[in-house]
Amino acid sequence: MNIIRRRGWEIPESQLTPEHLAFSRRSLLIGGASALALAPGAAYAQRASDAANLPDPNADLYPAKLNTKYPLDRPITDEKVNAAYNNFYEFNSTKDVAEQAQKLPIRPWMVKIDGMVEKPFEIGADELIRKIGIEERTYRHRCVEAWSMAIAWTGFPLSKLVEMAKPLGSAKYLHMETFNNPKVAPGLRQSWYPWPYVEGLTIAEATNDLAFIATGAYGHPMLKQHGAPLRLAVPWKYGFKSIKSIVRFSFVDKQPVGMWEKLQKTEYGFWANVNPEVPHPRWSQATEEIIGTGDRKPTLKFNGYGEFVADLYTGMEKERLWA
Ligand SMILES: Nc1nc2c(c(=O)[nH]1)N[C@H]1C(S)=C(S)[C@@H](COP(=O)(O)O)O[C@H]1N2
Ligand SMILES: [Mo]
Repeated sequence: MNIIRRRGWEIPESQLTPEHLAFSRRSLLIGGASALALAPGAAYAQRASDAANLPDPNADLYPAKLNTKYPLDRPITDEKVNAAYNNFYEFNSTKDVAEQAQKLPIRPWMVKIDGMVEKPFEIGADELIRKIGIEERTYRHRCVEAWSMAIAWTGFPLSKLVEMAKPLGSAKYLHMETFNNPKVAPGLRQSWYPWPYVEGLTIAEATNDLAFIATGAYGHPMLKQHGAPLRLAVPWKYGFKSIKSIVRFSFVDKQPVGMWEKLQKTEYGFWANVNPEVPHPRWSQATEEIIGTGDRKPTLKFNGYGEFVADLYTGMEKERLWA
């Protein structure tokens, strides 16, 4: 496949307008003299080098109000632990990616919404977040590698984005895609991975209230290693479904094939719902290591979220729901 796609940071000025306006309006309020001194053209010229460090125009939205519908059964993982133990294969395949991930320019960040929708469009992540608004939620996170954490995310229900996209009746799935710029993320030069990272959900899953787009964590905008500026959190599924640093949401009628499924479909499937009774081909899923504690806990079916999501799968017993 050799489709030329523009990345968020390679978009012509004309398409950047809403994002740029949101930024400059705010920098006039908070940035003071330097913003006033730069003519708009000069601001654009500067952007290439400063892109990684532009201030977040939505910083005032944090910390957001906690939604108490999803209480935890365990303490929240210490932020320092969480920020230093990450999976982000675009950077490297160890858990030590935090430093490399800082090279990812996240502002401006354009998101494409396309496929089977009334009218495809692009929107800046900052504008999208401001438009929809954010709340805090505490979620468990269970990686397929049998470890887990608990996180206080900030963000918005994915259902709000689906609503904004106005999908056609023919759309059955939501396909999501991560940035793919090997200049900033060296893992993307490892050609044995079928980049870009992609993942998918059914529309019913995507509009379930638990499916969340995280924009922040621990009461502030999200650190880059967690997948800033927009990252999925689907806590009833194994962690690889929770795709990071999303640049595109496409509505489609064919079941998406995720990057891990493309690579190793005997081990990673589309549904990937957490189930302690169904082992991974190479290890048990019965228990999980709680990162940062030295403890192991029994793993819960649907990672403990069955009351919210089990209904999505009734009558689907023949599907490979658990890996
Ligand atoms: N784009 C992208 N998204 C990704 C991954 C990745 O490598 N690249 N790793 C996945 C896996 S396997 C897990 S467990 C979680 C890890 O999220 P965290 O680092 O914020 O804990 O991100 C998921 N999303
Ligand atoms: Mo994972």
